[in-house]
This record gives sequence, structure tokens and C-alpha cells, in this order.
Amino acid sequence: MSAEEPAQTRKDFEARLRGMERFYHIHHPFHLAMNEGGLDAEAVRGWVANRFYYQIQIPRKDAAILSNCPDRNVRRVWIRRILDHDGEAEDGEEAGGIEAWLRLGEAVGLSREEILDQRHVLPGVRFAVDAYVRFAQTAPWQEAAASSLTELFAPTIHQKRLENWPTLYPWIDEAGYGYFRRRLGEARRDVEHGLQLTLDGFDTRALQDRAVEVLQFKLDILWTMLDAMWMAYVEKRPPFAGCPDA
Ligand code: AHQ
Repeated sequence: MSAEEPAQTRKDFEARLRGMERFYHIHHPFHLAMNEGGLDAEAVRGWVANRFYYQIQIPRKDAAILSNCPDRNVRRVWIRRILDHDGEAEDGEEAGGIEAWLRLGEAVGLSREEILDQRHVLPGVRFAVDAYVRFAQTAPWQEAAASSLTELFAPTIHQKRLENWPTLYPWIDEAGYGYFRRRLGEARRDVEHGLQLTLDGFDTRALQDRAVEVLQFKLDILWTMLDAMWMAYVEKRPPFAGCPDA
């Protein structure tokens, strides 16, 4: 890209961002298998236990963005994301998304203890998620905000789980599906704000190219998490499997 190339129109820039759906992790073999009923119970439980690590880091990621953002109007909206996950009460309806994810864990047959103590979290998942948090702590807040735009593509993935899992995985207690239901609305609301910030803030071609790089980085994080889970729970080759005295 030459330095003097003119900025894309907002419409073309948005279309370019939305066009990255082709790299979204809904197309990963793990999710393809999930949505065809191709995962065994261990793989479903492994996914829930590993994704819990992602969920508990999201509020820290969003708090990092808040701490780097000097704009009160942006912070006043962005802070909702933390409360969506951490909740506003210890339990009950206001307990938030992390509590709802723990209920999903119990619904697939995991104990709260084994989810909370992270015994199932794979190294590859931990490294990918930690890279996301560190990016939010160290990158300009606008770039960290733009990295959340993978949620442009998230409503479909939650909707598919709600539609498919009851038939494909009838052994899962449907009481656990509350998380997916709440994210349908939360993701749509969050991504509207994140998209406006990005379309407004990345207003030169160089900045628009940077936003695309940042979104690709986040797509890489989501894809890599599932690579680790595919090896462990589909290939049944967790880290160090086959090593002497593993
Ligand atoms: O449950 C998800 C969630 O709370 C978030 C926050 C958001 C962000 O700030 O990066 N991204 C995200 C996502 C969630 N669920 C993922 C899924 O596949 O269930 C999708 C993921 C995303 O698209 O980034």
C-alpha cells in the first residue's frame, strides 16, 4: 500500500471488515464438527472448559481498553461489557456471563471446581488468550477496540448452537444455553459501538489497513484456540501425548 493512497469510503471500509468473515472460526473444522454433531462429550466439555479461560479474560481485556482510553463518552459505553461478563450480583439473573458460562459447564457435565481451577486449559489456548489481553494492555485503545469486531460474525455462531445443540447433543441440559441467548443481543449491541468507533477513528488508508491487520490478529487468536482443542479433543493428542512418562 503506497503512503499516498486515499482512504476507502466508510462503506468500502466496512465491507472490507465484514469480508473477513471468511476467516472467522465458525469455519474451523472444530466448529464444523460441533455444528454437525461430530464432537464427543469429552470434546464438548473440553471446549467449554477452555473457552471459560477466554470468557474470564474478556473483562480484563475490556478494563485494559478503559484504562488506556481518555474519552469519557467512549468509556461510559464500553464499561457495559465488563458488567455483562462480571455481572452485578453474586448469583441469579444479574450474575452475568461468566456465571452463565459456569452453568453451561455444569450442563455439559463439568464441575464448577474443575472449570474454575483451569485444570483443562490447554497451553495453546492460554497463550492465544493471554496474547489478546496483552494486546489490549499495550496497543492503542482504538486498535484494541477494533480487535473486538470479530463479534460482527458472532450472532450466527451463537444462533447455530441454540438451534443445533438440543438435537445434536440431547444429553446437554438446556438450562446451560442461557449464555448463548444473552450474547445474541449483547454482541449485536457491542459490535455496533465498536464498528462506529473503528469507522470513525481509522480514517486514512494506512489506518484502515492497520484495522484490517488488527482484526486478522484477533481472527488468528480464535482460530489458534480451536487448533489446540482439535489436537487434544478430536485427534485425542493432547500436549506431550506419547512422550515418555507423559
Ligand atoms: O462470548 C464471547 C464474548 O463474550 C466475546 C467478547 C468479544 C471481544 O471483546 O473480543 N468477542 C467475544 C466472543 C464470544 N464468543 C465467541 C464464540 O464463538 O462463542 C465469539 C467471540 C468473538 O467473536 O470475538
